[in-house]
Amino acid sequence: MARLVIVSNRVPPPRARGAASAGGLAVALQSFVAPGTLWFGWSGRVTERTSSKPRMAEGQGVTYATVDLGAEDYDRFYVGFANSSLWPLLHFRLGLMRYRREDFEGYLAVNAAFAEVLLPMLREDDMIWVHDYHLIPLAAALRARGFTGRIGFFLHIPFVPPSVLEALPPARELLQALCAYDVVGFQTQTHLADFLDCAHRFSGFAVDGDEVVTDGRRVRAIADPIGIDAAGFSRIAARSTGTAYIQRMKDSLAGRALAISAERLDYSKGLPNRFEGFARLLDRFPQQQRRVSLLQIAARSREDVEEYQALRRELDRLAGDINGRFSQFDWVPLRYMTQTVERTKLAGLFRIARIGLVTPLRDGMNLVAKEFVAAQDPADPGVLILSRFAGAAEEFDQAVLVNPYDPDEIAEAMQAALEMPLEERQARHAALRRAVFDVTAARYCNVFVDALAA
Ligand code: GDG
Repeated sequence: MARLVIVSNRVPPPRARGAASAGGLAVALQSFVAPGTLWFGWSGRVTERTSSKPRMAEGQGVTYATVDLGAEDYDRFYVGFANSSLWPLLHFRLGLMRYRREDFEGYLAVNAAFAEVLLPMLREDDMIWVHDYHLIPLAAALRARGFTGRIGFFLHIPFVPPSVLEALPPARELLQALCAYDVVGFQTQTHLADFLDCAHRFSGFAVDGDEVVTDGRRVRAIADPIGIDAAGFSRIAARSTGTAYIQRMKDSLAGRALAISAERLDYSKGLPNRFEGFARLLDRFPQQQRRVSLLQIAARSREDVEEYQALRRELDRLAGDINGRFSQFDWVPLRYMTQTVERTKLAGLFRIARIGLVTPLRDGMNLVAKEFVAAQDPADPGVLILSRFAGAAEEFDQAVLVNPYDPDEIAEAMQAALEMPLEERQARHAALRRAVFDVTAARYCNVFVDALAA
């Protein structure tokens, strides 16, 4: 069997396996990596210059190799091109996209530096699985240095149609870089179709069905939706409800319904629209005042990127407005926190919630939606309110689907969820639960690795 090499921008430190982590990728892969795997990427540390040698660590048979980023590389590659150009672009937010040519050069340079460090660790028959938008040029960089084995790429975030991608000055280079892989994976059929359209338009290569035909090679494009360890999450959620932490939460609710949202504090997640929607609920359906509280966990993220600082200020203001306007001396409608919560506690909070409010403006998949479903008690399940623009919506037609741009629709969905009869909640949840137990993290990994091995 060929060895699997995973490459991702961030590599979870071995000791933190299973601990709090507010990122979807690490959560999905950690349960899958088998002994013998090599996992390579950025350490998360910023130093004077990017390391030319990896730092090695071992944990449960997995070898972790990481490099630090130099301050200038961090600025251009990570803060710049990856998170100020690609992230907004691929979430359809052209108005937030910043592009500087030196950032793109930094992005290519870091990918080349990663290839330099990785190459000496590789064996000829390794299978390399590269993750996410930070590392699109890595295959081309490895090929240029002589690696001839299989390399696959999975994009965790959405892909966009040609009319959006064309706004990115190096659109053509990016598409060609994707064509240096053997397999390119996307979360949904929609992202896959958009990629094929873009390949047709920008790469200069022919597209044949789900394959791009480059000089002498074929790039296979697949849709492979990511999932969670549904059974495991369901178990920790059920166990967590017996803890003192969850009891304290219940005591503080005093019989009121809990609506919950949890994610990284990110403008793709639609938090201002959601706050606005919650305010509309309290305004238009005043009978719900005192009967429901929204717990918003918004784990701070990418704090060096300006747009994230602006979003945080906006949310602070909106949260203050809502609570100032609707609070009563013994009831606060919105509980807003920017710290992370431990995973087991989060699972317990999901389980006791009456509503899971997941309303991103765009999302590759959205694992919180899947976790919320897995956490529910099938006998008395909460209701998932889900954005139509999350990848998860393609699998979840039994959620209450909303257009997150319309606060009235969010308010009406919350009202419907709060009044929904038990039988309807059970029926919807049963269908969602089947979907979550069907498309798991293990299945996601197996489908990708099988395609890569083929
Ligand atoms: C990207 C794509 C795609 C969140 N807050 C806390 C916490 N979390 C955990 C959640 C979940 C994970 O982080 C977030 O995953 P998502 O999928 O929802 O979102 P992104 O981080 O944007 O992930 C996304 C994903 O990659 C995988 O492909 O689904 O579309 O954007 O597991 O539970 N965990 C803890 N405390 C928190 O406060 N412990």
